[in-house]
Amino acid sequence: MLKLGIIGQPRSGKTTIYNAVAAANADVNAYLAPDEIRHTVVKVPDERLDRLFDLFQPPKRVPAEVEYVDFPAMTGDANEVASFPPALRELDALIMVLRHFGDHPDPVDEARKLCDELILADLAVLEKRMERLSKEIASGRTENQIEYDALVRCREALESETPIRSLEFTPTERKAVTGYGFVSGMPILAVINAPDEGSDLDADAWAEKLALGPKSAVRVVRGKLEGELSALSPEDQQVFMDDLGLTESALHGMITASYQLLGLITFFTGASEKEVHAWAVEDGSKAPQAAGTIHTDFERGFIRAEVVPVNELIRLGSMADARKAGIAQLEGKEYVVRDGDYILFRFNV
Ligand SMILES: Nc1nc2c(ncn2[C@@H]2O[C@H](COP(=O)(O)OP(=O)(O)O)[C@@H](O)[C@H]2O)c(=O)[nH]1
Ligand SMILES: [Mg+2]
Repeated sequence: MLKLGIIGQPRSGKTTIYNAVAAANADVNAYLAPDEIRHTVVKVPDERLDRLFDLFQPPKRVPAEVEYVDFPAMTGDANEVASFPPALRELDALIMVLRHFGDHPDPVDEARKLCDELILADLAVLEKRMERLSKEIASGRTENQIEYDALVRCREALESETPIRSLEFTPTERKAVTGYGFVSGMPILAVINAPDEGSDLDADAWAEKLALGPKSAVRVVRGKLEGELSALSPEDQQVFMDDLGLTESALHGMITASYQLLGLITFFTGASEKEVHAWAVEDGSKAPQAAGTIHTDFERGFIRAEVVPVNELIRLGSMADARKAGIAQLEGKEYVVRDGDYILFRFNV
């Protein structure tokens, strides 16, 4: 499951954004202790899944899921971040909330401070580990040399204020450093938390100003307003969204942006009698890998996939009709999965 962590300075609106996406109604006034986190799993809204469900009418509909974690505030003390709960090291991406409401704060300056803090936090982790490793290597455990060398590269980058997410790694290096969960190595979705009236600049303009480099994206959100909206009934939500000219919910927008940032696409399965199911997979994944997200045995035992674009399946009304129309294709191991594929896997386990 995709795990996204919400970070930012005190009172930047982290919990407000968390509530807006999770409709969790956590108490925004309560401060979190450094070792305390809130988290929630949300179901990814996808109208293609809903339509598939209407078509097959199986007992169950299983959306893809995303976990959101609301972290304590970053206070400028990198040692504190370095000792954040281990959940921080297990994230797929960071949602960096930047305050742009109230007393005219500067999101660019705030982002710079937060990024510096991430870099310092990684340095603290890295130095401790390197010290241990060098002792081990000196005592003859030379197999640790590769890891050590990869960390030397990371340290060089960090010392010149370059986040680890800007580095290109060889597969061996990547393997050596992945376990650390370096926070400056995580993709960043920067969220400009704008006042109710919105922001003068759009996401592209902010992206240019923030200049966060590779593996980053920007969204402008009116946190408080969108949070209030997410607490309403779906009907009321729609009325207010129309009034405000909002085309999507905070959750929908955040998930779309996160999927784009992480290069994720969605495919669907549903042995039609039991359930329909949406899955997230990396763009560029081949059919066996996609099968592997369902179950690792399915990857190993993959034989073939029968694929129909879900919109075609819905238009035609059934697999049988899709086959008749020649739209259902049998694909092999080299098939690259596309967003919106409905897939029947054949495997041998
Ligand atoms: N006007 C306005 N106030 C906000 C917005 N986001 C958060 N706030 C307020 O700022 C305060 C801190 O928000 P909170 O989400 O608790 O920040 P956190 O400390 O980063 O978790 C609360 O009183 C919120 O109601 C916003 O977009 N606009
Ligand atoms: Mg909070």
